[in-house]
Amino acid sequence: MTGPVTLTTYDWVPQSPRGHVRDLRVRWLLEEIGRPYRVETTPLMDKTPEHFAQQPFGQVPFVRDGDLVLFESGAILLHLARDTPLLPGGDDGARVLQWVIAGLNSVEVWAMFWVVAKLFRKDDEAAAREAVLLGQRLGQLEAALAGKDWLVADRFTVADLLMADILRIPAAHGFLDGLPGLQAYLARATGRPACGKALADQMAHWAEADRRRAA
Ligand SMILES: N[C@@H](CCC(=O)N[C@@H](CS)C(=O)NCC(=O)O)C(=O)O
Repeated sequence: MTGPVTLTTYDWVPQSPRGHVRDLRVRWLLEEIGRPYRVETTPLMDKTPEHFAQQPFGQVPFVRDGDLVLFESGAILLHLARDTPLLPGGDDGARVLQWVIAGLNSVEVWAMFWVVAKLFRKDDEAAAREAVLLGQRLGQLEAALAGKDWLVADRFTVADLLMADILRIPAAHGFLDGLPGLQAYLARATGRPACGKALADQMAHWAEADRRRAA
Protein backbone atom coordinates (compact mmCIF):
# COMPACT_ATOMS: atom_id res chain seq x y z
CA MET A 1 0.00 0.00 0.00
CA THR A 2 1.33 3.42 -0.81
CA GLY A 3 -1.47 5.89 0.13
CA PRO A 4 -1.36 7.96 3.29
CA VAL A 5 -1.30 6.18 6.61
CA THR A 6 -3.55 7.40 9.42
CA LEU A 7 -1.75 7.38 12.75
CA THR A 8 -3.85 7.75 15.89
CA THR A 9 -2.46 9.12 19.14
CA TYR A 10 -4.05 10.80 22.14
CA ASP A 11 -5.81 14.16 21.97
CA TRP A 12 -3.68 15.38 24.88
CA VAL A 13 -1.27 14.00 27.49
CA PRO A 14 0.33 15.60 30.58
CA GLN A 15 3.85 17.04 30.32
CA SER A 16 5.88 14.05 31.52
CA PRO A 17 5.17 11.56 28.71
CA ARG A 18 5.50 14.19 25.99
CA GLY A 19 8.24 13.18 23.59
CA HIS A 20 7.85 9.55 24.67
CA VAL A 21 4.34 8.60 23.58
CA ARG A 22 4.83 5.64 21.27
CA ASP A 23 3.36 7.33 18.23
CA LEU A 24 6.88 8.80 18.09
CA ARG A 25 8.44 5.60 16.80
CA VAL A 26 5.78 5.32 14.10
CA ARG A 27 6.22 8.95 13.06
CA TRP A 28 9.98 8.37 12.96
CA LEU A 29 9.64 5.35 10.69
CA LEU A 30 7.18 7.12 8.40
CA GLU A 31 9.64 10.00 8.09
CA GLU A 32 12.50 7.59 7.37
CA ILE A 33 10.62 5.91 4.53
CA GLY A 34 9.01 9.10 3.22
CA ARG A 35 5.50 7.72 3.48
CA PRO A 36 2.76 10.39 3.77
CA TYR A 37 0.60 10.23 6.88
CA ARG A 38 -1.95 12.16 8.83
CA VAL A 39 -2.42 12.17 12.57
CA GLU A 40 -5.80 11.62 14.21
CA THR A 41 -6.59 11.66 17.89
CA THR A 42 -8.59 9.69 20.42
CA PRO A 43 -9.43 10.98 23.91
CA LEU A 44 -7.04 10.04 26.72
CA MET A 45 -9.46 10.85 29.51
CA ASP A 46 -12.75 9.39 28.31
CA LYS A 47 -11.75 6.42 26.23
CA THR A 48 -14.39 5.54 23.68
CA PRO A 49 -15.76 2.19 22.51
CA GLU A 50 -14.41 3.11 19.04
CA HIS A 51 -10.93 3.35 20.57
CA PHE A 52 -11.19 -0.13 22.16
CA ALA A 53 -12.54 -1.48 18.88
CA GLN A 54 -9.24 -0.51 17.21
CA GLN A 55 -6.86 -1.04 20.15
CA PRO A 56 -8.25 -3.63 22.57
CA PHE A 57 -6.22 -2.26 25.51
CA GLY A 58 -7.31 1.33 24.96
CA GLN A 59 -3.76 2.41 24.19
CA VAL A 60 -2.01 4.26 21.39
CA PRO A 61 -0.65 4.16 18.79
CA PHE A 62 -2.73 2.44 16.17
CA VAL A 63 -2.71 2.99 12.44
CA ARG A 64 -4.94 2.56 9.44
CA ASP A 65 -3.20 1.63 6.19
CA GLY A 66 -5.83 1.15 3.50
CA ASP A 67 -8.28 -1.37 4.95
CA LEU A 68 -5.82 -2.61 7.54
CA VAL A 69 -6.03 -1.37 11.13
CA LEU A 70 -3.04 -2.33 13.28
CA PHE A 71 -2.13 -1.80 16.92
CA GLU A 72 1.11 -2.64 18.85
CA SER A 73 3.93 -0.35 17.87
CA GLY A 74 6.27 -3.24 17.01
CA ALA A 75 3.76 -4.78 14.62
CA ILE A 76 3.06 -1.37 13.10
CA LEU A 77 6.76 -0.72 12.53
CA LEU A 78 7.33 -4.12 10.96
CA HIS A 79 4.32 -3.72 8.70
CA LEU A 80 5.30 -0.25 7.50
CA ALA A 81 8.97 -1.21 7.06
CA ARG A 82 8.13 -4.10 4.74
CA ASP A 83 9.58 -3.65 1.24
CA THR A 84 11.78 -0.79 2.41
CA PRO A 85 15.53 -0.80 3.16
CA LEU A 86 14.68 -0.72 6.87
CA LEU A 87 13.60 -4.39 6.74
CA PRO A 88 15.95 -6.49 4.61
CA GLY A 89 15.03 -9.97 3.37
CA GLY A 90 16.65 -13.33 4.01
CA ASP A 91 18.65 -14.12 7.12
CA ASP A 92 19.23 -10.45 7.89
CA GLY A 93 15.45 -9.97 7.90
CA ALA A 94 15.17 -12.76 10.48
CA ARG A 95 17.86 -11.06 12.57
CA VAL A 96 15.97 -7.77 12.37
CA LEU A 97 12.81 -9.52 13.61
CA GLN A 98 14.84 -11.07 16.41
CA TRP A 99 16.11 -7.65 17.54
CA VAL A 100 12.68 -6.04 17.26
CA ILE A 101 11.30 -8.71 19.57
CA ALA A 102 14.34 -8.43 21.85
CA GLY A 103 13.80 -4.68 22.06
CA LEU A 104 10.19 -5.08 23.09
CA ASN A 105 10.46 -8.19 25.17
CA SER A 106 13.94 -8.12 26.67
CA VAL A 107 14.69 -4.41 27.03
CA GLU A 108 11.54 -2.27 26.98
CA VAL A 109 9.77 -4.52 29.44
CA TRP A 110 12.58 -3.97 32.00
CA ALA A 111 12.58 -0.25 31.37
CA MET A 112 8.82 -0.23 31.95
CA PHE A 113 9.14 -2.17 35.24
CA TRP A 114 11.45 0.59 36.44
CA VAL A 115 9.19 3.36 35.09
CA VAL A 116 6.16 1.89 36.83
CA ALA A 117 7.98 1.47 40.16
CA LYS A 118 9.80 4.80 40.15
CA LEU A 119 7.61 7.22 38.24
CA PHE A 120 4.09 5.81 38.53
CA ARG A 121 4.11 4.11 41.97
CA LYS A 122 6.91 6.27 43.41
CA ASP A 123 8.17 3.20 45.25
CA ASP A 124 11.91 3.87 45.59
CA GLU A 125 12.75 0.46 47.07
CA ALA A 126 11.10 -1.43 44.23
CA ALA A 127 12.61 1.02 41.74
CA ALA A 128 16.10 0.33 43.11
CA ARG A 129 15.58 -3.41 42.52
CA GLU A 130 14.27 -2.80 39.01
CA ALA A 131 17.18 -0.45 38.30
CA VAL A 132 19.66 -3.30 38.93
CA LEU A 133 17.85 -5.58 36.49
CA LEU A 134 17.49 -2.86 33.86
CA GLY A 135 21.17 -1.97 34.27
CA GLN A 136 22.12 -5.61 33.65
CA ARG A 137 20.09 -5.73 30.44
CA LEU A 138 21.61 -2.50 29.20
CA GLY A 139 25.13 -3.74 29.96
CA GLN A 140 24.38 -6.91 28.01
CA LEU A 141 23.05 -4.87 25.09
CA GLU A 142 26.19 -2.73 25.14
CA ALA A 143 28.27 -5.92 24.91
CA ALA A 144 26.17 -7.22 22.02
CA LEU A 145 26.74 -3.98 20.13
CA ALA A 146 30.51 -3.89 20.76
CA GLY A 147 32.36 -2.94 17.58
CA LYS A 148 29.13 -2.42 15.64
CA ASP A 149 27.33 0.73 14.55
CA TRP A 150 23.98 -1.03 14.14
CA LEU A 151 22.32 -4.20 15.35
CA VAL A 152 22.14 -6.04 12.01
CA ALA A 153 24.13 -6.08 8.78
CA ASP A 154 26.04 -2.85 9.37
CA ARG A 155 23.05 -0.72 8.45
CA PHE A 156 20.27 1.17 10.18
CA THR A 157 17.12 -0.94 10.26
CA VAL A 158 13.74 -0.87 11.92
CA ALA A 159 15.33 -2.80 14.80
CA ASP A 160 17.68 0.13 15.50
CA LEU A 161 14.84 2.64 15.26
CA LEU A 162 12.83 0.72 17.82
CA MET A 163 15.76 -0.09 20.12
CA ALA A 164 16.89 3.54 20.10
CA ASP A 165 13.43 4.77 20.96
CA ILE A 166 13.27 2.24 23.79
CA LEU A 167 16.63 3.49 25.12
CA ARG A 168 15.49 7.12 25.27
CA ILE A 169 13.72 6.85 28.64
CA PRO A 170 16.57 4.96 30.38
CA ALA A 171 19.01 7.47 28.86
CA ALA A 172 16.97 10.40 30.17
CA HIS A 173 17.27 8.92 33.68
CA GLY A 174 21.02 8.30 33.61
CA PHE A 175 20.98 4.55 32.90
CA LEU A 176 23.41 4.95 29.99
CA ASP A 177 25.98 6.80 32.10
CA GLY A 178 28.99 4.48 32.07
CA LEU A 179 27.83 2.77 28.88
CA PRO A 180 29.62 4.81 26.18
CA GLY A 181 28.84 2.31 23.43
CA LEU A 182 25.10 2.57 24.02
CA GLN A 183 25.32 6.35 24.37
CA ALA A 184 27.05 6.58 20.98
CA TYR A 185 24.54 4.15 19.44
CA LEU A 186 21.61 6.17 20.73
CA ALA A 187 23.14 9.44 19.52
CA ARG A 188 23.79 7.90 16.08
CA ALA A 189 20.18 6.77 15.76
CA THR A 190 18.40 9.76 17.25
CA GLY A 191 20.68 12.16 15.36
CA ARG A 192 18.98 11.10 12.14
CA PRO A 193 16.88 13.92 10.67
CA ALA A 194 13.76 11.72 10.60
CA CYS A 195 13.93 11.29 14.37
CA GLY A 196 14.32 15.02 14.96
CA LYS A 197 11.35 15.74 12.71
CA ALA A 198 9.17 13.12 14.42
CA LEU A 199 10.03 14.48 17.85
CA ALA A 200 9.38 18.10 16.83
CA ASP A 201 6.06 17.08 15.27
CA GLN A 202 4.96 15.17 18.35
CA MET A 203 5.83 18.10 20.62
CA ALA A 204 3.95 20.46 18.28
CA HIS A 205 0.97 18.12 18.52
CA TRP A 206 0.89 18.48 22.32
CA ALA A 207 1.39 22.25 22.12
CA GLU A 208 -1.59 22.45 19.78
CA ALA A 209 -3.57 20.25 22.19
CA ASP A 210 -2.81 22.73 25.02
CA ARG A 211 -3.97 25.62 22.83
CA ARG A 212 -7.23 23.81 21.99
CA ARG A 213 -7.84 23.10 25.69
CA ALA A 214 -7.18 26.70 26.68
CA ALA A 215 -9.52 28.10 24.00
N1 LIG B 1 2.74 -2.52 23.72
C1 LIG B 1 2.07 -1.33 23.31
C2 LIG B 1 2.14 -0.31 24.42
C3 LIG B 1 1.32 0.90 24.09
C4 LIG B 1 1.35 1.89 25.23
O1 LIG B 1 1.78 1.59 26.36
N2 LIG B 1 0.86 3.07 24.92
C5 LIG B 1 0.78 4.12 25.93
C6 LIG B 1 1.22 5.44 25.34
S1 LIG B 1 2.94 5.36 24.90
C7 LIG B 1 -0.66 4.28 26.36
O2 LIG B 1 -1.55 4.25 25.53
N3 LIG B 1 -0.86 4.45 27.67
C8 LIG B 1 -2.15 4.68 28.24
C9 LIG B 1 -2.78 3.44 28.77
O3 LIG B 1 -2.12 2.39 28.80
O4 LIG B 1 -3.95 3.52 29.13
C10 LIG B 1 2.71 -0.77 22.02
O5 LIG B 1 3.93 -0.89 21.89
O6 LIG B 1 1.99 -0.22 21.17
